[in-house]
Parts: sequence; C-alpha cells; structure tokens
Amino acid sequence: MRIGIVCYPTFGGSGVLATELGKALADKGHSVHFITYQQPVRLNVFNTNIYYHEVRVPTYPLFDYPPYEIALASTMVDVIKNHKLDLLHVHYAIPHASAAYMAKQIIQKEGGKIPFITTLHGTDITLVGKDKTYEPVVTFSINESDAITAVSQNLREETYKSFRITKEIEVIYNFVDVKRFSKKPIDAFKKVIAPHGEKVLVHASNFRKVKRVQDVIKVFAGVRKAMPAKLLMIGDGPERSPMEVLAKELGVQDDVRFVGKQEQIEEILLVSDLFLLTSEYESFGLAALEAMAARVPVISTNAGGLPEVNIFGETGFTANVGDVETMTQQAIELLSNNELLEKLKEGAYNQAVRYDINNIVPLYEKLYSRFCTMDCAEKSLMETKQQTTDVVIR
Ligand code: GMT
Repeated sequence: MRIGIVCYPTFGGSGVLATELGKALADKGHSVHFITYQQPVRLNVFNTNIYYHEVRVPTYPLFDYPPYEIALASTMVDVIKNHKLDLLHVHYAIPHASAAYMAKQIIQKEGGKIPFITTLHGTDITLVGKDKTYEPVVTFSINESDAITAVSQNLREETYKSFRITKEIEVIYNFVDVKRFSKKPIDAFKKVIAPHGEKVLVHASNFRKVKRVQDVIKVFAGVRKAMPAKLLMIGDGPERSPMEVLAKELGVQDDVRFVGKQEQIEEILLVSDLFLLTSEYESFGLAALEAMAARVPVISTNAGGLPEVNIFGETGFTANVGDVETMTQQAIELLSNNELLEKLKEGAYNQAVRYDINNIVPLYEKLYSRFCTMDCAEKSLMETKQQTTDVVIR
C-alpha cells in the first residue's frame, strides 16, 4: 500500500511510535510517505520505500501565528495526488486529524478518495484536546476519521469520557522492536557511569509537568541513602533546570547525570538496573516498554494506562501518583534483593516480547487492509514486482 504518515518529528512518544511504524511498514514492502515539518528523529535509516515530505510554512509579516495546519493540509493534498496514496495515518489528533479532514474534503471535491486513520496518543486527549479552545474541532475530526485507534484501553475510555465520540475506538497498543535492545551491554560504558559498581537508575521523558520528574529525584535521593547508586536523566524539557536545583537541594547532585536527548537510548538502558516513571498521567508509557525490552524492571505510578504495561510484581512495581515513600521502598527492596531483581528483569523482558513490533504492526496492516480495495492491492503488488526488477537490473 501507499501510506501517508503524519506525526510530530520530535523525541515524543507519538513521533517515535509513528516513525518506527513507518520504518516497519517500509521493510514489509509498503511505500511510506512521512509528512511533517522536520525529519523525524528516529528516521535515521535509508530505505527505498520511505519518502519524506517537509511541510513548509511560509511566513508573512501579517501572521503572528504561521498557519501550520493549512500548510500541512495542502502538503497532504499534494502528496496524495503526486504519489497516489491509498490512505493517511495521522498520529496525535491536534492538528493532524483536522488537517487530514480538510485534505480529504479537497480530494473528494476533485473526485478522488483518501481515507484517514487517527491514532490518539495521550496528551492530545487528556490535556490539550480537552481545552475548550480545541475541543469542538478535536471531537469533530475524531468523529470524521475513517478509523480511530488509541494506544491503551485507558486512553480509549478517557476519550469516550471527555468527548462525544460516535464511533468505535480500537485499541492498538504501543510496540517496541525487542531485537534493537538485545545487544550486549557495553562494559566500558557501565564503568564510566557506575565506576564502583553502583546501581544505575534511569528516567527518560520530555521533562514536562505531567511527568512529575521531581518524584524521580526524590525517590532516587531515598535510594541513595540506602545504597551507592547513580541516576541518569534522559531527555530535555521545561522541568530540567528546576530538577538540577532539586538534586542539589537534596544533596545528590554528584550522583545524578542529566544526559539530554539521546537517540541511542538502548545503550543506556542496557547498563541500567531500574527505570523510574512517576507520571501524573501516561496513556501507555512507551519509555517504560523500551526499558523492559532491555530487561530493565520499572517502578511507575498506576496512572492512566501504566498498569496495562507495568504489571505489579511481574515487571516491576506501581504506586499512587505522588507516593514517593512507597516508590522509594519498592526501589530499595528491588535493588537489594538479587533474586527479586532477576525475576522482575525476566518478567519485564517477557512483557516487552508481548508488545514486540512483529506482534503489533500486523494489527495496523489489518486495519489498513479494510480501506485497501482490490485495485490498491494490485497496484501495490505491481509496484513491488517493478522494484524487484529494478534491483535485479541494477
Ligand atoms: O509523553 C509525552 O509527553 C509525549 C507523548 C506524545 O504524544 O508524544 O506521549 C504519549 O504517547 C506515547 C506513544 O503513544 C505514550 O506511550 C505516552 O504514554 C503518551 N504520553 C502521555 O500520555 C503523557
């Protein structure tokens, strides 16, 4: 099939998931067209089936706010026509679903057809989308989608609770490419991070308020009192500076390292003992799943979809939002009991395998196939044959 993927190109979970999905679909022979304002960070491979179309937003002195949504919809129309797309898959409702709706209307007016699928990721529903400035358009464009998916049962329920949705929302969970995390840990790297064999705790996020990063630092300070340990803080965002101050106030600044945004997150996870995710809400918690793929157990809150991923006593532990004391106790217990640590590592890995890319991507393909007519299946097959011939000739 010829699939247009629209996403945020940043390190955020929705962009990461959309990019990994596009890469996996391209590996399976589909033509994948990324449409976004910047090359997605995880789009770091060359594949003849992957195309990248940058949305340019021309500025004009009159515009205080450049109209990205219009530029996006116009680029979508252009790509749909020039590359004969079969469908659009938009990740994150705002503004992607409404731009897709606009593109669909334009194509229809010209006698064409382009179904669009909207995948809801989390804050597009639970924070931003609910704001009454956006709500009517979000509700409308979700309802106008040809199919809607959510990344957890919890997000599906939250969407029904907060918006007047008249259609079925299907759950297709986040996924991880387990084999990417199945490398041998780099010993030298571990030695630099924890030179005296300290336990390594890790957190990764965009450091927004919703992540309650202060709880990560507080839990770590508690653990540090009980044993030698190091904390790696991956990512960047508005809460980073206050967290550096907090680490100082709690006297753990020498054991906390803020490593910024990291593309090769697996290298760090592979030398870690415990992943902390203390969010106030998480629709799924893709970062926790990536940790599990590297056999790292997780201590998280039980907010949103986290309990669907992090199973208490099997893959790690969960606690109420803000319950730093419980999370600290859980961390100390887990890190000082080798047998428990090994059991949870195994459980974490097995959970990641359940959500492996090879189990989840076919669910998206099955969903797409509902919108793929005989004609588009044939076109696809012919294209694959043509590409094979091209490769042989070259
Ligand atoms: O976590 C973030 O703030 C980024 C956000 C995004 O949309 O990029 O992540 C959301 O989507 C991820 C992929 O589906 C989920 O795994 C995250 O749990 C979700 N974040 C929140 O719900 C806060």
